Amino acid sequence: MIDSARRLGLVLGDQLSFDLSLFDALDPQEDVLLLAEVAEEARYVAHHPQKIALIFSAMRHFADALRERGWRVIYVRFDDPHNSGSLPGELRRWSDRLRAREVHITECGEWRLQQALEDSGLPLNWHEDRRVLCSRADFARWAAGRRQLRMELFYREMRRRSGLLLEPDGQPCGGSWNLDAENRKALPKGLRGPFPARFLADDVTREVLELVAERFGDHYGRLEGFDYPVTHAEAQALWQHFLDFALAAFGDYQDAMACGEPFLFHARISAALNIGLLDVRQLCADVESAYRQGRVPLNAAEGFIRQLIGWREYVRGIYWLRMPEYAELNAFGNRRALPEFYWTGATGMRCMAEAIGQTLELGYAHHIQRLMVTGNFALLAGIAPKAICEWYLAVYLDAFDWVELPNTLGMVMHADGGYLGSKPYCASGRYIQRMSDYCGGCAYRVDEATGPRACPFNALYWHFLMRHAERLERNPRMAMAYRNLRRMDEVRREALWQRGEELLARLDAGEAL
Ligand code: DLZ
Ligand code: SF4
Repeated sequence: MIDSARRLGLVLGDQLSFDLSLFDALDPQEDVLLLAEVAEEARYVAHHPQKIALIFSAMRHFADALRERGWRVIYVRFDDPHNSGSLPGELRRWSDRLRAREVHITECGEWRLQQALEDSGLPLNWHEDRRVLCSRADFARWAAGRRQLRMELFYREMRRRSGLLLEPDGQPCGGSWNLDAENRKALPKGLRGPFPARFLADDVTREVLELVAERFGDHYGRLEGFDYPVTHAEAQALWQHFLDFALAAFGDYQDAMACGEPFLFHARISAALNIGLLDVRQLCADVESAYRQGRVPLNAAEGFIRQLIGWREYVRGIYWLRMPEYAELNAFGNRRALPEFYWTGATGMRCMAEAIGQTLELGYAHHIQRLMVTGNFALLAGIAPKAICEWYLAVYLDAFDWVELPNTLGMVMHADGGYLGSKPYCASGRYIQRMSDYCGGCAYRVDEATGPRACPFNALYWHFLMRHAERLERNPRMAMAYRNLRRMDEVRREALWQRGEELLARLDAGEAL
C-alpha cells in the first residue's frame, strides 16, 4: 500500500520507455510513478479498439516492468470506480492523497494534453523528452530565419549531427543524401512480403481485450485478431523480424501496394516506436550496421533512416513550432464531410476498399496507401481537413497528433498552403495503377476519365487542378500538370469538369462511390 510520496511522476501511455528523462529526476525509494487509463484519452477521438488495447496492455506491462526494477508504481485501471476519467484529474487525486510536494512529467507529444495539464493549476515540473533526436528548442533554432522549411535540408543536418551513413570525410555514403528515386519500384507480379510476425495475447492482454470489447464496442475497427507487440521484448522481436526478412527489399518496394498484402516489406514498428517500446537511435544504428556489413543495400538503409531522422523528426518539429494555430489551417477552404465509406470500406474503388479494409481490420496501412490512396482521395474530393485528420488520428495504431496532424493536414491535404511540402501530392488513377495491382479487379476503369465506369481519381484529379488553378498554377512543381491541362481541348476539359462535379455531388448526397 503506497500512502505517501515526496514526488509524484506521471508516465503517459506513449512514454513507455525505461530511459525517460523523468526517471532521472525521481528516486525509486521515496517517489511514486503514476500510470492511468482514463476515458478522456481513450475517447477524445474514437480510437480504433486495437489502439486502445495496445496502449492499455503496453501500459500494464510497463507498470509491472517498472515495479520489477524497484519503482513504486500506482496503476489506475479504466474501470476503477474512483477513476476521475482524466489525466489532470488523476494527477490531482493522487498528489492530494499521497501529499506529494512536487509533480513531475515528461513533455507531452500532443499539444492538447500539454495544455490541459498546464491549465490544471498543478505545480508541474516538466522534463524534456530526450527520446527524440531534435528537441523543440533545437528545431526552433534550425527553423529561425528560414523562409522555407524543407525536409531535405533538415534531414541533411540530422545526418550530419547523428553521423549516420556518412563517409569519414563527412560526405553521404554512396555520394548522395537522398535515394528516394530508388524507392519506387512497382512490385513484380507474384512477389509477396515475408510472413508477418504475430504476437499472441498473454493474460494481461486478454483481460484488456475483454475490457475494450465491453467498453469500446461503439468505436470503428475490428478488435479480433489483435497481434501487436505489447512489451519491449516483443517489439524487439518484431524489429529483428524486419531486419532479417524485410529490410533488404524495403528500399526497392517502399512505395508499392498489393491486394491482400497489408505489410509487404514495411516494418510495422511505428506503433511500438511511438509509444516508447523501441528507441529511434537503436533502430538507426541497427540499420546502419546491416548496411555496413553488406546485408542490405544502401537504398534500403537510407530510405529507412530518412523516415526516422528525416520525416518523423521534421513533422514533430513543425508540430511544436506551429501549434495550436496549425490545426486550424485550411488553405483550400475545404468543407466537404468525410464520406461514410471511410468508416466501412464499402466502395467500388478497389484501392480505397483495400486500404480502408485493412485499416479497419489491422489499424495499419503503409505510407503510400495513406498518402496516395485514402489521402489523395480526400485531397481531390476537398474533404474538410479537420474531418480527415480526425479519421487518421482515430484509425491508425501509431497515430498521435504530433505525427498525424502535420502528415495529414500538411502533407496529404496541403492545407498549410505548402509550409511542409512544396506541392500537393495529387495524382490520378494512373499513379495507383503503376504502383499497385489494385486496378485489375476494380469496378472502375483506370484508363477512362469520363463516363459512369471511369476511375473517380481521374476526373477528380483534373477537377482539383481546375478549381485550384489560381493557387497552384504558378508553382513550378505543378507546371507539367497544368501544361497537360492546357493542352486539352475545351470539350474534354468541360467533360472532366462535369464528371468531377457529378462525383462530388454524389459524395454530398451521401452516396458511396
Ligand atoms: C492514446 C491513449 C489512450 C487511448 N489512452 C491513454 C490512457 O488511458 N492513459 C494515458 O496516459 N495515455 C493514453 N493514451 C496516450 C495519450 O493520449 C498520449 O500520451 C498523449 O496524447 C500524448 O500527449
Ligand atoms: Fe483505384 Fe481507380 Fe484503380 Fe479503381 S481504377 S483501383 S478506383 S485507381
